Amino acid sequence: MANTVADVEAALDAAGLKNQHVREYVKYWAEHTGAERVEVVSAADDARLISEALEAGELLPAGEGLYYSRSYFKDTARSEERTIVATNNPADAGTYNNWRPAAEMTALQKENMRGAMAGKTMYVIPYLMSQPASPLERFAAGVQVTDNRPVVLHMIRMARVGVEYIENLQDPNSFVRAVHVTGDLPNLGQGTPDDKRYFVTVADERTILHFGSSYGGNALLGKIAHGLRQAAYDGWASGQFLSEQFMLIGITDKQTGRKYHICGGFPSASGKTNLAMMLAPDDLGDRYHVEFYGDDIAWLWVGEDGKLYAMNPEFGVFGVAKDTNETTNPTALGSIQPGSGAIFTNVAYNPQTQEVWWEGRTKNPPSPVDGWLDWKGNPIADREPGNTEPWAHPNSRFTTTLSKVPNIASDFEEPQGVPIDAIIFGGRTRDREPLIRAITDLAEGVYDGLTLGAEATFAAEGVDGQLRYDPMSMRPFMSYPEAAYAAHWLKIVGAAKDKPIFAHVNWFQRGEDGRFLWPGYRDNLRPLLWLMQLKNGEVSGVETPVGILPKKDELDLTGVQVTPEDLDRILSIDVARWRQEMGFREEHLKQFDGLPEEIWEAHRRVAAALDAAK
Ligand code: GTP
Ligand code: SPV
Ligand code: MN
Repeated sequence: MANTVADVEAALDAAGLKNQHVREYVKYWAEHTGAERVEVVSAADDARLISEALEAGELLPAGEGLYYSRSYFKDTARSEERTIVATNNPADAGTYNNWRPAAEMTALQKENMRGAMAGKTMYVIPYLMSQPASPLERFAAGVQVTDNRPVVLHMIRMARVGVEYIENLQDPNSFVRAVHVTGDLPNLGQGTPDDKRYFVTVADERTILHFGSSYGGNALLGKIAHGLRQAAYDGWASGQFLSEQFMLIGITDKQTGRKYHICGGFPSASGKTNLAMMLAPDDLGDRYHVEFYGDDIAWLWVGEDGKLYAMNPEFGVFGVAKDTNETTNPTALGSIQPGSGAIFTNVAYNPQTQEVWWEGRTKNPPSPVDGWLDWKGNPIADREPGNTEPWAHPNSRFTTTLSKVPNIASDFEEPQGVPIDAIIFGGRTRDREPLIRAITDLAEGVYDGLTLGAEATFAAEGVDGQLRYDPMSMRPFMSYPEAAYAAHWLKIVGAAKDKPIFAHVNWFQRGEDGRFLWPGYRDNLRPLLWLMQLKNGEVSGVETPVGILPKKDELDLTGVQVTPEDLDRILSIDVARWRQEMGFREEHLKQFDGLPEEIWEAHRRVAAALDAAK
């Protein structure tokens, strides 16, 4: 039976939810979706909701205070081609935002959502995508409604959740309306011409309408849809800030007492979480301490003191499980210990022992295989001999809160953000891109971000191994035209009085035999330390047409597993390959009508330097 208006009013009253604008919004969607009950949730409801989810079989126990969930097998990653940014202004159409008219998409989504919560509870999740009292707090409040309890449990980990975050807004109407309806997952035609899923951000109405998934960025609307797409649009429309798919770390030099902050974008599943959680390698641990601020989103603005600041609007980590182990990322393992409340999604599971496993967790899979189920729930013991399908989905993930990360920065909850020393870009690139190249000019740094290219990964539906451009790692999250995006970057960072240094990094160069030439992970601190030394004028590097590279003896390589030949490879520029790349870049940039002249000038400067090089 559908709820009545009086029932909804009673639920809102019981939760102390007084904001009239929120109440009207909730009442509208309760009625429209035909939800049977309405329940307002706060983080304090976590334990009860966990019990209910275990009882209902939506979660399974995975050790003390650890949980396992499976998503529908055709619903395991963001869907880029079903994701749309709509507005009322056709001029907002860009190359990557799949722009559609707001009225058309709103009508379509309302039709999809009509009556779709019949017989279900509609959970109301008031949230904040920032530290309370952050200078950007007014862009951070939202209310997600959803018919999916595991989505609620993920949101409680990934965002600050509670009625208090929407009760005292300066403008009580300034919250993002975020509507999520799971839909009948087995009957949505995923990937067929009759696909019924749509993930829509109506950016100029600050309304998000997602239909047809319960997974990650499709369903946790505070994270990707609000934290990245809506916030990027708001940052541009207000002229005040940038929202980027960036990790954010602090590096303290214990010898000098200086603390550096670096943020940067790598495309999905390309190493942000691992870099952000990095511990200093053993030989550098006495001198340097790395602190974790964020692994997926940063908002950047210029503070009153004229410095460029950044903060992580999230409250948790939704990290890739694959290859997470004691060597690659001990910090991640530390954040998902018993009692942490972590939720594992689409990894392999053993209901008898309540253990979880994923490829790369240990060198070999568990043996004997008794009791183990793959991510779809099929017994490993029943597999045909020679079946090499992974046990865990390659985009399987763990969800935990920032406070559980062992090297979380002590000031991660402080509202003022941290001053930024460097902005880095990187992706999976098997050749051409050296380990690190530093860029001191702002326009060349922005140009470098706009031409970030990487191999496709499994975090989005698509083909593995194919190279594609992913400007600033924001391709799936672009919400306004790229030319305006470039201009906005030049404006915001250009307004900072201490400009950050830029760098392009690549941990993924491979040899002819396919092996990685650089050990990566914790050793990635070494090129970043070099970058800070370069900024401080302590090293000079080697000038190349595409930036400054470290001289071999400027990198501290104590104990690093890398051969001299491989080191030569990753610290040099293949001019011929780069010249070829410049042609591809030109084609790529030509897609963006009205790109600022500074960006074209940067492109021509790099091209001319390559032409002049031997
Ligand atoms: P999203 O959460 O999808 O935005 O991804 P992310 O950029 O945070 O990716 P993440 O750090 O989770 O890394 C994805 C994959 O890359 C994992 O399987 C990592 O083990 C692997 N990886 C990360 N850093 C390195 C590295 O330095 N070297 C190598 N070889 N692999 C790495
Ligand atoms: C990504 O795909 O870039 C993620 C995971 O960070 S999701 O939340 O699914 O977008
Ligand atoms: Mn991401």
